[in-house]
Amino acid sequence: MSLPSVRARFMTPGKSHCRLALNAAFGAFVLAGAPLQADIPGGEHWAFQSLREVEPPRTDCHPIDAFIERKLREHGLQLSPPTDRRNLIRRLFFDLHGLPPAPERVAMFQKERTDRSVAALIDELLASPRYGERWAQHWLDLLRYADTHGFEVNTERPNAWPYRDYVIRAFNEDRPYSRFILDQLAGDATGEDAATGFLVASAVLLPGQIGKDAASKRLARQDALDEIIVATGDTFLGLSIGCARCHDHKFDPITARDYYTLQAFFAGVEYGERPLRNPEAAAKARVYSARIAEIRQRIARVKPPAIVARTILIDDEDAARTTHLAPKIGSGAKSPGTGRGNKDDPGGVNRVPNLSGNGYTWWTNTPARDVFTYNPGSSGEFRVWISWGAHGSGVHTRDARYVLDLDGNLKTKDDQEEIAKADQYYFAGVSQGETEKAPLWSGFLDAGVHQLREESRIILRGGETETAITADAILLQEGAPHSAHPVLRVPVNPLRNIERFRAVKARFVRFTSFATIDNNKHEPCLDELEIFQAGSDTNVALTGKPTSSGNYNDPVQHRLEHINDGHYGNGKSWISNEKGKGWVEIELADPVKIDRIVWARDRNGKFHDRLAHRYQIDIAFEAGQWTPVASSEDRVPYGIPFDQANAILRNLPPETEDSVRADARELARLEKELTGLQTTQKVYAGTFRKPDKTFLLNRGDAEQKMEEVSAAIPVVLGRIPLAPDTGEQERRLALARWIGGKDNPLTARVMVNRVWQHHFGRGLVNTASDFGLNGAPPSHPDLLDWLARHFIAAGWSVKKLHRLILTSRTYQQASSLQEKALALDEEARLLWHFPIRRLEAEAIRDSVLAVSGNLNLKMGGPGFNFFKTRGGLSGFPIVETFNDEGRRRMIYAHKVRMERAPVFGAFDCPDAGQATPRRSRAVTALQALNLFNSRFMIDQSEIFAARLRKEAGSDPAAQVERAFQLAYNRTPRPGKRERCEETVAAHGLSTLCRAILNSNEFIFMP
Ligand SMILES: [Ca+2]
Ligand SMILES: [Ca+2]
Ligand SMILES: [Ca+2]
Repeated sequence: MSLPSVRARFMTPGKSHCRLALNAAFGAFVLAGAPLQADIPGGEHWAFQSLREVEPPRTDCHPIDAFIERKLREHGLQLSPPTDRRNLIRRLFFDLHGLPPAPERVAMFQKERTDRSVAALIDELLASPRYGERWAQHWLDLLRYADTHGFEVNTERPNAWPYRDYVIRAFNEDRPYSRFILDQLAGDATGEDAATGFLVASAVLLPGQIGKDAASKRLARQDALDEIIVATGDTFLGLSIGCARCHDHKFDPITARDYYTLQAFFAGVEYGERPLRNPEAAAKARVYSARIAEIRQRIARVKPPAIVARTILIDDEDAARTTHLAPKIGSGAKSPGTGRGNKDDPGGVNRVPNLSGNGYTWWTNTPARDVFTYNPGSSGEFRVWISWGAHGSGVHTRDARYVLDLDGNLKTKDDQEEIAKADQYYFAGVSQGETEKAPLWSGFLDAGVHQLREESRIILRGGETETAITADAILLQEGAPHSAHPVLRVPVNPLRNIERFRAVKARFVRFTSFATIDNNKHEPCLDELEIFQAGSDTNVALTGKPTSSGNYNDPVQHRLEHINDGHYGNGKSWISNEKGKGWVEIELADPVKIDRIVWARDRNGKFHDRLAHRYQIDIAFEAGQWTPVASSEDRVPYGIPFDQANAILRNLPPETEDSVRADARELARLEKELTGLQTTQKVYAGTFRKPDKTFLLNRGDAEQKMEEVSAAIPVVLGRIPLAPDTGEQERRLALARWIGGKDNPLTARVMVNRVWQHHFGRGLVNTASDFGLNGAPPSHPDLLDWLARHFIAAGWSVKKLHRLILTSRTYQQASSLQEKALALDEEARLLWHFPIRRLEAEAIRDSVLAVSGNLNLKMGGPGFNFFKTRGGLSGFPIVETFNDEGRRRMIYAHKVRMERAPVFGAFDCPDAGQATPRRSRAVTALQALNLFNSRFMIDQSEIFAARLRKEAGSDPAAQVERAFQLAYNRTPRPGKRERCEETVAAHGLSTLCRAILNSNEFIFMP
């Protein structure tokens, strides 16, 4: 059979899966010394031999320079002189952070002319969290990390990011590389759940995409395992093991048997999500909960706001309490989001949550035409709050009239009074400035206190301006104190509802349900009705006698006597015998003053159904003489997003002490944090089960099983003792320990070479993920082995390795060209100068944001969007303008597999289809054009210009100077400043900014 179909889609056309022989500049290279497995053909290959003990050729200089200079001398060449201080600091910043230095930092560095200041700068850069964000990207390239599953369907993989965050953290903490390997192969054993995202980073077919027949499933399973083996071999060992899936490797001494014995290490790994264990978060949550309980107790002592006798919410769609006088044209749907006026706006300290129901209704606006009335049907003195649909489109009337018609007869006008005017272009209380061009809820405007009769109506009348008029909910509150917003209580919830009222003597208490949630699907249920004696915690219901409108037929769990038996939970509850409705009443043993009633559906928190969301509580001293004391009317309707802490703050009466306000604010903060901590984060990091048996497959065909094999490493690399019945996790641990062991000939060489490559643009071995027979030989074999040994001896510390490399003259030399050297070694593999190169896409975008002054340094968590969809079949409309979230570092972008990021994708940004051990640095006209013309660059140029005006004032010379300092860390050259000033005069400052941000000097590492 042919190579399994699935992988084939990811292969670059025209390339075999095994890498083609590269044109190696240094010819074949074989090490002397005893090979590990000399009897195996190919076993004598240099990379399979133990690390040699090599000494630097000289000891009177930096060891790296000693190796590099020896080779240069052999070719009659030498290192270039040191680069200047400005280039050096820029080089270090771009290299370690992918961001330019601030002009002030450069100025400081230029003053301190010592080697110690360079070392201090390197330490400073390595200690910054920006370092991990930069170097994690190199690692993610290898892993083909993405936030979608790939293949045609390419659905979102919403919980991949914890792995990305783990990699950033591991680099920042300088986690020893051997431990880094252990975490990624067996983080479930090391307490790093997210790290095993390594195993499942590749594209994978989801169950629904695999054929239903057993053969398709077996093939898909082989493909999924192949990805893990390929990633492990390529990434850690620099070995293309995947080639041996169908037949013995063409070049390397890796057999098909080696492939399947390696597969056995992963035979229990499945692609999937599991909960991210986080003991620190759990401990923190306990501390927060205790603190919250403490503050809540203090706040509970504060007197509740004045009792609201009646609250009436009338939505524009409430057919029973509204009348249309003109045919409506349409409805304004709620705009998604949680911002002010959006669909899920939970309210804030100064505004109530979105109470607009489904949205608003709109009509054509004709001046003075009545289109609609609200008919409250209640008499009394009410504060009237009005709301409307706000839309910045420019058609909503700026002066809609609200007219109270006292007798409700619209023909009689002398009883009419205009109570409010609304500017429906804006939110309530706003009448100028920018506004969103989207349907929003206005929030409530206070229309004053008015005496209403049962028959009174509130008319919506056409304004003098514009062509449309809208109506949304109104709210009437009786006896409400004057406040900036209506006082509304928390929505009902299944766990606990507290009703407080002025102390009153009572003998009877009745709870009546008018409606239950889910459209009255079920009969209402209460697990306990508690009635408290005024000013005490004595529940006087316990000794009372219950009666009800009817009881549910369940003699075990749901009984009338359970309403006051002192036990909580569904098993000790009362349910009525009528869907949505029913009442339950308690006659107290003795009349007593009460001031608090507490009720719930299920205080044990298991059941959320059957909740009465429209209800009233009445009390009576004499039988039948009912007086309402509490109801659902003054609660925020059930199902509306609601922020409790904000509501507490909002409802605090004006005379509240400052300490209580501070408590409320602290409570709001803690509750938000706690919610975050208690949300169980999942991570896409593989799941583990009992391993399947592993068989050698004939020609890689899952249908042609041959003999069973057990877990073992490739024979050419030795042997680790492992019983055939070794458990799943133990297998991965054993493999990780062997890979990260100090005797492994490949691991340290491969990693130091990767680090070297990212510092110099190319590795000592030019094929960073192929150290096999087909890979390039090392340009400096002694240096490679010396570095690898040094790396291991220094505890596998990547930061120490950076320090070693960065403090060398080789790294700090100038990038200028030497003619003789260029003729001899065009690619500078001998390192006779520092190879300059274009920055990668991420560093360019991050640097633009940094220079324009609006880079958002928020770390971690779900990524921001380059596309308007986060996954899916096809069609990824691009995001062109970015909010604050979109101005984060590019490593925090939500990465859609196989879709190149807009604009920046052209800079060879990998698309996570295949591993990318080394990025192409091609410079093309398309890149420049894309970048120059992008909305992003135009926006950033304007922001950059605004920054210059702020920091340099209005003098064009000062603006140009500051622009050069920020972008290039230098002063403009003679003549250049004048030309720049002319550009500013002729085309504006942002045009100059755009030219600077698009210049080669800006996007090249010096
Ligand atoms: Ca509405
Ligand atoms: Ca009238
Ligand atoms: Ca009970």
